[in-house]
Amino acid sequence: MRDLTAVKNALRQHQIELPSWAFGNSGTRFKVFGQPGVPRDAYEKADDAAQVHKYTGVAPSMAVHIPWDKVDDYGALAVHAKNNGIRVGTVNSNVFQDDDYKLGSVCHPDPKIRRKALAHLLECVDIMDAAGSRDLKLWFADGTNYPGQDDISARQERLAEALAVVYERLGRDQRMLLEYKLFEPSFYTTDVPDWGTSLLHCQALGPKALVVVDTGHHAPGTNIEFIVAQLLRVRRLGGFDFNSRFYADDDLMVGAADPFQLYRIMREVVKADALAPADPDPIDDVITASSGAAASPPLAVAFMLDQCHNIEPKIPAQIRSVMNVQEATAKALLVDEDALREAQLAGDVLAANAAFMDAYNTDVRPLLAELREEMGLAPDPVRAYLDSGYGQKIITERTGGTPAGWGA
Ligand code: RM4
Ligand code: MN
Repeated sequence: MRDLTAVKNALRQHQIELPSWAFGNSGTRFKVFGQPGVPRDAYEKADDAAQVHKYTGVAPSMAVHIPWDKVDDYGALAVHAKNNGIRVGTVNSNVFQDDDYKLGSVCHPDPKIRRKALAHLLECVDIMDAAGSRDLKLWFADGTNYPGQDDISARQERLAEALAVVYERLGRDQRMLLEYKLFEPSFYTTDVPDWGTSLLHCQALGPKALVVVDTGHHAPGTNIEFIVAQLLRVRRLGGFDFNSRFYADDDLMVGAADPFQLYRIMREVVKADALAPADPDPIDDVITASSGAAASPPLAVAFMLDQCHNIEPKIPAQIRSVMNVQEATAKALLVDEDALREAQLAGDVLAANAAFMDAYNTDVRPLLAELREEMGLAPDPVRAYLDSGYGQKIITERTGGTPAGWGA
């Protein structure tokens, strides 16, 4: 059993980023069920995100999605976030909600459309500059529905060309996170369908291009922790989009569908010593990297949530999600490393598996409650939030205007 103080210190350092879009209305293509008190703009989303940080103490940043979070002055948004104790995190581009993108964005056969998409990606880097954010996260809905619809490899060339321009535009401390997704909205080919494709593009670009693993973007049964281990090994894991799924890209609360998978993923992260907060200055990571890895790309994993709360109240759902990640992480930290290593080296399959499972089966809730109290927080963040009256306050105050949603 590991030293509990060390475990608690590691958990204190482990930060989780919240998605602005989790606070807006969302639904499926069948129906969006609006909720009262939903934010009307990015400022109010930041207010809600700040609540999650207030009660968990480990969620000090909010990712934004452009144009959903478009504001006149991103510097002012950053100041507003700061005044509420958080910061603007990853900037997500959106080249999937414009009529022009029916056949793709940066992979579109028409160079005019490609130029338009590229201009948006570059605008996102301008926003990063203004808001002081480190990461640009790219997800492309690009793909085809029918064999023969477009040339698979020509589309890869178009993608590579656009990515190279964006990569060149990044500032010294900025990074590009390239997300993959197996299918949807395209059903025959997707231009970035898997971690291999993403990694190949990242490797061609340079050390500031990294793969992001959205846990909902794989075929059922995929061994995600294996992918995570591979990406950590080559120092190309830029971050996670955490959520959980039963069938496809369900975007449910992380740890809800398969907490054991989340634990297995966090085990790989813990083993790679990659829990520490994403450093706003990755160059420092290179310099301070132990193991003489100064020439390797910086290893700063962004632990982001990418979820929608279609039927449950959004702020407590985000709090719950942060807690789920913490619980999996605490278990991953609690593995008896000596016993595990010994069993592995002795080829003792059952003892190794037992060491792995013992940690998973530990009830870490008391440990986390204790940690929160040490951090000056309430032991039960959901309860504390519900008792605070904030939920009622926003219902009363946020009248008029248009509740935020997925409309561009
Ligand atoms: C996509 C992808 C992106 C997220 C959008 C909302 O499926 O996961 O990360 O920005 O959804
Ligand atoms: Mn995602």
